[in-house]
Amino acid sequence: MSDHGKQGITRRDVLETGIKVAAIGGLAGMAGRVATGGVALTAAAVPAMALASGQADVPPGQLDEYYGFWSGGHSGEVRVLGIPSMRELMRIPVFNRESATGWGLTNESRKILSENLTPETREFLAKQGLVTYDHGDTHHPRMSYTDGSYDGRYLYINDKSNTRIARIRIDIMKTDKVLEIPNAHAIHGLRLQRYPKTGYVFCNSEMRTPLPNDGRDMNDPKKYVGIFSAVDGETMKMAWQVKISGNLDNCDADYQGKYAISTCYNSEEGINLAEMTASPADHVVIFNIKAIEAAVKAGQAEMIGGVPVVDGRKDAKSPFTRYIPIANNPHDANAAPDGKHVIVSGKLSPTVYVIAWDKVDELFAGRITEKDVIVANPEVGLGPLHTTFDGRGNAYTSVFLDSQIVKWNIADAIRQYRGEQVNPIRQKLDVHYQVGHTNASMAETKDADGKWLVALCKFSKDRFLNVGPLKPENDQLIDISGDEMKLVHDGPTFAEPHDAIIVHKSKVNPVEIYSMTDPLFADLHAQAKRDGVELGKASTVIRDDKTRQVRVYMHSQAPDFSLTEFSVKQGDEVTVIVTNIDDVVDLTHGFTLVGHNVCMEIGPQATASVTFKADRLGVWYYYCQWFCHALHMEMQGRMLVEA
Ligand code: CUK
Ligand code: CUA
Ligand code: CA
Repeated sequence: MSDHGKQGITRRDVLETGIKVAAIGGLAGMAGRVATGGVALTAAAVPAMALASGQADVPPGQLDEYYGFWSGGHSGEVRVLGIPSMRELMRIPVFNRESATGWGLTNESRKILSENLTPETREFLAKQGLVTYDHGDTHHPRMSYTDGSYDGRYLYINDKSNTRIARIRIDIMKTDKVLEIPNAHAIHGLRLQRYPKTGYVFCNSEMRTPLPNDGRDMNDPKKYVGIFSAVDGETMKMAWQVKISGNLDNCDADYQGKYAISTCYNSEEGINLAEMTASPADHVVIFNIKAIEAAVKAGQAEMIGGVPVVDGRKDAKSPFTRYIPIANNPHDANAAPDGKHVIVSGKLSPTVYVIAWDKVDELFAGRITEKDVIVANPEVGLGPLHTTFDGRGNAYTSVFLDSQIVKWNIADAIRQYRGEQVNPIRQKLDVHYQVGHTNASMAETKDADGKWLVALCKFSKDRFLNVGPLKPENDQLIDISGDEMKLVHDGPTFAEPHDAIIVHKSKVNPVEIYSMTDPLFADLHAQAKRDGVELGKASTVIRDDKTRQVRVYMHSQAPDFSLTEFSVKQGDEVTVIVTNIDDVVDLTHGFTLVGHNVCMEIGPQATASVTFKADRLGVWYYYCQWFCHALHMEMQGRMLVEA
């Protein structure tokens, strides 16, 4: 069903059934237009052929088996790839500004980007003439869970640079919520509660600051506080926070909804490199979710910045946290799909630590000591950062300094730790070069299927044509379905995907066409009602002479706007509201106004709006920037700005 639009036939049907030109004529007839058919003709003219090379084989016209959700790093966006082809399918603007879609320009996106900032941030930005930050630094995209499996509702991602998280609706692949995390500083690690569902979004504050950070204690770093946050993933509101000792890097959660775990590379609580690497040992913090919830419910939390905060620092000896000693500066914590283990990667230690969740139960019950939760500590190579899984008992750790993916067996590592003579290492595969995150298909769910693995390499160096001093990163695809890992594809990517997840396509079911009653457009429907008009039907200019606010309602239907001319007075504040009444698959229109910094995407059955000051006398053309029809160039109109 997902390939079909309301007309019941799509380009894909045309390709697959080979009806070609006859069907295209029919499609155009049904839509009353020729444009989509015109594009399909080009695609249908490409003969289907198998890929000759030994690469991930997805011939033209064939679909990938998996979606890859890629962080866009400091580009601030999220990217959607097809796996195994590694074709980039879509970019989803999140914390960035996006020229094609007008993300950050439209009223709807500006509201999403600004509505959940703290009052202090809002005030600070207003003084700079901004309603929100203009950039972000994304690291960890994670899809929502139900009972340990992906449920295809949402994707969450962090913004390290401005201490935010965002949520993307998978049904339309658009960002629908952005939340600034109060009391925290630089949200880095982000992972989700897996059971019974998401549930909490767990967020690590990487930097320690005074709390509140209002000018106090600046020269006394020992008084700075680290913060662990839980956000309600449904409402995107803060649930609670925990004060911790040290800092927090990455985090993960178990498969039972009991614990979250965060790594700490700065247990020294230092403020420079020498201090942060001084100690031979750092730690991971394990959070007892039930204990924290109980304390918050009992009113035992302190309200700071509008958030209930409990004290889980070492000295507090609270029921909320336990601190497990780990050799210096660990990086990621990755819960294994067996539901029993979590792997902590050593970074400055050549080893990884295996922690057993059932031992964590015993630790909180006071029956064992901290070090007893560790059940294995295999040596994997220099600079272990991240670990992923194949669902067959093997783990795959990225080792940065050795530039390798190291496959090792968890059960053998446990046996070795107990003193048996067994080597848990299965294979070491060179990657190119200096790998950060690695993730395998479905590996962060109980459905881990061990088919594909990506190695997100930080440097590409000589792997691609030279594009100047700034090189792409290199995301390599590795086939892990057999006994041996095989490198099958080099994938250049732009600054800089830290992390990615690979999700089977059965879990991802976006719509083809917007619903006109989508909550995204609720504000616009309400405004239209106040103006006595109906979205998609009205072609009207409404002017309030007192406020000098003008609202221009129009709709788009290829190849025309319903309003091809409107007049405003110089100095008016103009809001243009466009509804795309086409309900044809892939028939997106745009509205771009020359010389006014105005541009927006309007998907089929969507409404979008943008507000600007009409301060330039004269004739200003607007046009549709999304190629939609043979007469797309002619899809235009004039704004007349009168004195
Ligand atoms: S971090 Cu970048 S390589 Cu932000 Cu997950 Cu490890
Ligand atoms: Cu509508 Cu181009
Ligand atoms: Ca350290």
